[in-house]
This record gives sequence, structure tokens and C-alpha cells, in this order.
Amino acid sequence: MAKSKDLDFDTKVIHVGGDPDPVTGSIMPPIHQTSTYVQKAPGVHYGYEYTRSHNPTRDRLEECLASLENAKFCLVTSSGMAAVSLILHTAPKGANIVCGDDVYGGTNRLMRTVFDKQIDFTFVDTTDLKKVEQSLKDKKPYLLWLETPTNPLLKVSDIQKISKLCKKYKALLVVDNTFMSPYFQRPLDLGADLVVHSVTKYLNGHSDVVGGAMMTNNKNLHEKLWYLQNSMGPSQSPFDSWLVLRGLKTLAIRMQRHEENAIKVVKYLEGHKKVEKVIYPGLKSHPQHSLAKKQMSGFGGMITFYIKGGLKDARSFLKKVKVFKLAESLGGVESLSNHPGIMTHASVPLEMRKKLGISDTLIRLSVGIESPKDLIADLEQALK
Ligand code: P1T
Repeated sequence: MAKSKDLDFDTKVIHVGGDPDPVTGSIMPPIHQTSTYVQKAPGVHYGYEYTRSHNPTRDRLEECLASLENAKFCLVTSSGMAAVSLILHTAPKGANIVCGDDVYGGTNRLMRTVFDKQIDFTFVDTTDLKKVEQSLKDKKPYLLWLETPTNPLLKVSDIQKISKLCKKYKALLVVDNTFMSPYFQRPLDLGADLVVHSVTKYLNGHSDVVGGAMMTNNKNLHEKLWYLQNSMGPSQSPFDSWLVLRGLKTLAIRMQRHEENAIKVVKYLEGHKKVEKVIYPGLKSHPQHSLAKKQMSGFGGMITFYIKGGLKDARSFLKKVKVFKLAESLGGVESLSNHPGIMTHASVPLEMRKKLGISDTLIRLSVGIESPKDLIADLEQALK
């Protein structure tokens, strides 16, 4: 087998971390469903002591995910929020953190209401490089937290330029790459120090696991994160790791289909008289379209749009969709619809939501890999 760095992405998702079991030859990796490991003598073991610290099935997943982000190191956690928490725990007491103003509601809540006791957070519009530089100058933050494209407004920020600014002001750059997956965007290649994912979404892709991951080339940072993970406990279970390894095998073809379908849905929605505005990085009308084209190799499967009218109209649409199931989360093979203001971003303060444009009429779609004809027919009957 070629070295993983020499393989194409579509081969890596299937083979990295997937060597046949050396004992039985089973093509699929075994699930090492164990909490502990026998020792030959105290402290003399086979490389594994306890599953909170290490597990062979999770090791395989970490190897594969690291290779997809062109990282040396990866840690897999029990949820995306567990990964976010571990990263925030690396901050020294009294540190400043600058964060994009539009991020997943859970990330915003964790920063504003849990970690606010030990860290000072500043939220800025990271699409504006002048504001980014000013905040780095004023706050001298420990790290800058970027989601790009953002959840839910799909704002795109320049990872390369921001990474240069972060280096100048000695801040770490963390990029949440959940929306694009490494298939469409690789932040470490663009200068980020750490990538974080909600594995729950595209990486697993089948809406049957909650998980998180952190990838980096910074050994010191990786070791700090592993120490925290081992001490605090949010490691992923062997079975969930195995399910993600299985889901990952189709990541490349799933992402292609998510995008193909999303583009068709965008075209349909743009021409509809009950739709006020469609937001999708692949649209020329998107304010950062040319940056999106440069920085990403595709535009992904997430769409947000404003429906005409008010909350009543949004509610009516979301009650009527049948294929686009109304549910939190995204990135699974099935299409989902979501009302960020009431669902995923309800914990973001109203003033902040208003300022950003997370209004009563904003609807988010995670476009699945079903037949595009059925998806559009579903939207058609719901918009009627
Ligand atoms: O849900 P969890 O696996 O803990 O991941 C949190 C998370 C982190 N980062 C981003 C960009 C996310 O979108 C999420 C989770 N988001 C949803 C559940 C959602 O519906 O938007």
C-alpha cells in the first residue's frame, strides 16, 4: 500500500486506517469493544491500557481523519462540542479569544455562558479583515475561532489572509471545517493551526453517531489536547468510531452528490416567487463568492434562504415539507430542514441574531443525496 500522503482523497477515505486485521485477515477492521487491556506485568502491556486513553478502533479512525486534513495528528471525541470544549480548555486563565460573530449556536452558548468565567470573548465579523486585524491588535488573543462557511448564514472568511494576521499577532488559528468537510476545504493547508469538526455531520454522514475531531500538525498542541481528553474523559466509544470509519468510505461520492443536489435546489429556490433571498457560496450574488471559489474546491450541500412573509409562513413551510425532515443537525444522506431562530441558534441572544440576520423567516436546508426531482417536488408542494 502506498504511503497515505501519496494517495488521492477518494482512496484515503476507504483505505487509510483500514488495513486488514493482522490476526484474522478480516477486510473490515474489528470493533475493539473493550474498556481495558490485559497487562503482562504491572506497566508491561501491548500498547493499550484503558479505552479512555487509547483504543485500536479509534486509532484507525484518527489515522484516517488526520490524513484527510493533511494533518500529522488527530483526536476523536464523543461530540463536536466536546472537541470545542477541549480546545477552549487549552487557553490560559484570563486569556482573550476572538470568535467569528456567526457560529453554531452551541459554540456561541459554550463561549458566552460556560467559558466566560475564565476567558474574555470578542465576537467579530471575520469576513472583514480590517475588523479581524483590529481585534487581534486590541485583544492580543490566545486564539481566533473561525467557522467558514458559517452556520447558519454561510459567510466565507479568508483562511489564508487571517492565518497571516494570526501569525503576526501570535494567535492560534482554529477553523471549524464542519460545513465543507476536508473534501471541499483543507484549512491546515491554508495556514490554520487546528481544524475542528462535528463528526456527527458529513464525516459520518448517516445521522447515527454524535462525534467530534481535532486535527493539527502542532505536536505540542496535540499533546495538550490529548492530556485534556484523557483527564476529562470525552473520548469516542469504539463502536461509534467504527461506524464513522464505515461512513467515511463514501465521503467523496456523498459530497459530490450533496453539492450537485444543492445547486439544483438553489436554482429552483432562486426562481420561486415565495422566496425572498437565497444564500449559497456558489451563487454569484454571494458576497464572498470569488473567495469561496478560490479557497474551497466546491460549495457544499448547505443552503439558507429567507421565505417571503413572516414567522407564520416559515412555520407553514416547515410543517409541510415531507422529504426535508424538520430536524436539527446536517450533513447526513437524508435532507433536513431547520429554523435556526427557533432551533439550532435559539440560545444566541436575540439582539445578536437580529444584527446577523437570523430572523423569523430564515430557513436552513441540509440537502441530502436523494433524487433531486423528489427534493424539488417536496419544496414545490411546501411552498404552494
Ligand atoms: O453536535 P456536535 O457534534 O456536538 O457538534 C457541534 C457543532 C460544531 N460545529 C458546527 C459548525 C456545528 O454545526 C455543530 C453542530 N451543529 C448542529 C447540530 C446544527 O444543526 O447546526
